[in-house]
Amino acid sequence: MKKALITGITGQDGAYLAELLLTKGYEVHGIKRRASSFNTDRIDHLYQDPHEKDICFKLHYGDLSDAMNLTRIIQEVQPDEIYNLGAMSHVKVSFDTPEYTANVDGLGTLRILEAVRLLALTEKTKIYQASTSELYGLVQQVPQTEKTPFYPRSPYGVAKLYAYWITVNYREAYNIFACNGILFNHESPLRGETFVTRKITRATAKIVLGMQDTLYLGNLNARRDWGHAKDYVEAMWLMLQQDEPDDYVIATGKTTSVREFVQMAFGEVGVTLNFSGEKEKEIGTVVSCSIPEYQLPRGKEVVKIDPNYHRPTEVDLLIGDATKCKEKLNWNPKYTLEALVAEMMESDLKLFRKEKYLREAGHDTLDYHE
Ligand code: NDP
Ligand code: GDR
Repeated sequence: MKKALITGITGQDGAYLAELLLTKGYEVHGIKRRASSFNTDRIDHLYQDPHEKDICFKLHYGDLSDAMNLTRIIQEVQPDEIYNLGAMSHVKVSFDTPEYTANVDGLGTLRILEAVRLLALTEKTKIYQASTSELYGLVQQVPQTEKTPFYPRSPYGVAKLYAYWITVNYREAYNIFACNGILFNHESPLRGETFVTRKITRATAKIVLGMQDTLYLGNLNARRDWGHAKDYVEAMWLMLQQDEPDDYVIATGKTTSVREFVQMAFGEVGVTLNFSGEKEKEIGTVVSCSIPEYQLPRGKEVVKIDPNYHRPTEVDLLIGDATKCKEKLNWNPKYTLEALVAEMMESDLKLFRKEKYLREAGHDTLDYHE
């Protein structure tokens, strides 16, 4: 039985990857942070009682800022594969916490690589590093490939640039099997609530159910190459099954603006939106609503701009070319953007219908998770 260790197992990708590896027969170990409230919602369904025999899913307390802790866990687990997904992953927040972001996202990667080296596991342990399309930043060339120059535009992007190169360096210097997956944005019903897609699908669901009035957003013109997290974790695994380590772009090859994503989300619930107004004062207004239950009158303003969501430096356009991954790894994504938006909307509608029902029945609910 192969053993995998996942940092960031409580996050979106960690949860999907853990599920995938368990179905492939792995013993899965994950590092979770100590928090003052539960932070394992996304993986609770995978939990196994440690008192049972032959458990194949185990969590360890740890943090990417703590080298001793990481080294001890890696020594204990002796993993065949490490997936380093843990990170302060919010680009806007990285402007507020640049040093912390550098420590966790940049040096955290070094700590993992160095632990593998010091523990003499370089022959045994393969490493996947969660690199990102944020490395490209200011547009140099589209579509972006493994050869496109990097120009990160946030403390997050710069920290991940260090992580990318230190991974390459340890591969070359110490012959470690270490790969960078340069993943473009990928989303799902498990996406963190403050990333733009999930913020939009949650707000759309709440607006049509009468639980929220307005969705406030920042830059509607930003364009992203959005795929489904389930497809992307498959590519992570494939990278570590090859004979040679390498770096790969994972993307859909299509780009969509934030504004178009909003229109798609509202479209899923039968609402057509029109955007007009000056750049900083653009407003999304209801043109029609085909589902009577939702009672959204024509002309209702449901989307507005809040400049607080603008970033000091923005990444305007991302569109990736995943030819190398498709050809070498035989990677075949299954989801279209339309299917992704439909799944996210269905999930958030279900979530907030339940919350509304409970509230109306007199129960005091906080955010309700399934
Ligand atoms: P999430 O934000 O959903 O998850 C991040 C995970 O990292 C969480 O488990 C979080 O724990 C953990 N974490 C945060 N800080 C630390 C720390 N100091 N020590 C240990 N763990 C920590 O991210 P995603 O699942 O979306 O992304 C996974 C990885 O892929 C990240 O590295 C991200 O930067 C990268 N990436 C993501 C893309 C995307 O579109 N999703 C695209 C390209 C790269 P907790 O739950 O306690 O907060
Ligand atoms: P991103 O994702 O920065 O690409 O990083 P995010 O969803 O946060 O932003 C995408 C684009 O939408 C614009 N935007 C807003 N973003 C947020 N979060 N909130 C808003 O209200 C809003 N309004 C407009 C942003 O300006 C941006 O242009 C994600 C993360 O998962 C990273 O960890 C990962 O590396 C990259 O994707 C690839």
